[in-house]
Amino acid sequence: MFNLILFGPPGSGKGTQSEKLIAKYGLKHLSTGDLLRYEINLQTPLGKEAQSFMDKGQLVPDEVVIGMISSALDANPNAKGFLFDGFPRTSAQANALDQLLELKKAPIVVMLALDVSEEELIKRLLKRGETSGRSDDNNENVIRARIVEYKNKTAMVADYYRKFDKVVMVKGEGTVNEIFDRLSEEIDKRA
Ligand code: B4P
Repeated sequence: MFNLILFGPPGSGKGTQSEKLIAKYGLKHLSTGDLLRYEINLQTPLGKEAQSFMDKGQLVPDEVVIGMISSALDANPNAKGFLFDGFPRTSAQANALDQLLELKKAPIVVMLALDVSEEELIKRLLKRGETSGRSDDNNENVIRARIVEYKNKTAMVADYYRKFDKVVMVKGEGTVNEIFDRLSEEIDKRA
């Protein structure tokens, strides 16, 4: 089983690259952002709770996202591997993921971390906000709040995996295809 984490700040291209990577490598895509937006669209109790955090640019509580990932792992017992997109985003989520994967005897092979400047992140997210209908993308203050959350709670997750020598920084600026080639090269070295 090949499990990888695609890591990076909001707007760094995790969702964009994940789509291409799962098609190439046949991995199961687990995006906590997508899972949360699915719940919001259905207006489930979980979705309503999540929306109140996402609209402010804040992270959704750990127990909510950990529960969702745990169910998604159980629902895909025959997956060839998982691409975790936007998860883990806190140290508690990283610990929980390690425990869940230990049960499957299939640890994370690599964390690919997309490196993108703050100006570029804001530019991309505002542009997406013009068409996506995502309430967390069309307000610059909310976008900045997401970046602050990333710096305060998420950036340190890379340090956790660095201890195990599993982090590879990848330049996340350039065309989508150029970035995809850089990511693929790192995966091919390990697959
Ligand atoms: P996510 O859905 O994970 O989204 P994201 O971080 O905003 O974006 P991503 O990096 O995937 O960017 P994308 O490829 O789409 O999170 C949304 C919210 O959900 C969070 O703020 C949080 O509240 C909540 N949440 C999710 N997971 C959580 C967790 N584990 N714990 C707690 N809360 C959680 O790219 C962005 C834009 O850039 C797109 O428009 C794209 O077209 C463009 N783009 C991509 N690559 C480009 C390139 N090379 N050049 C130019 N533009 C590019």
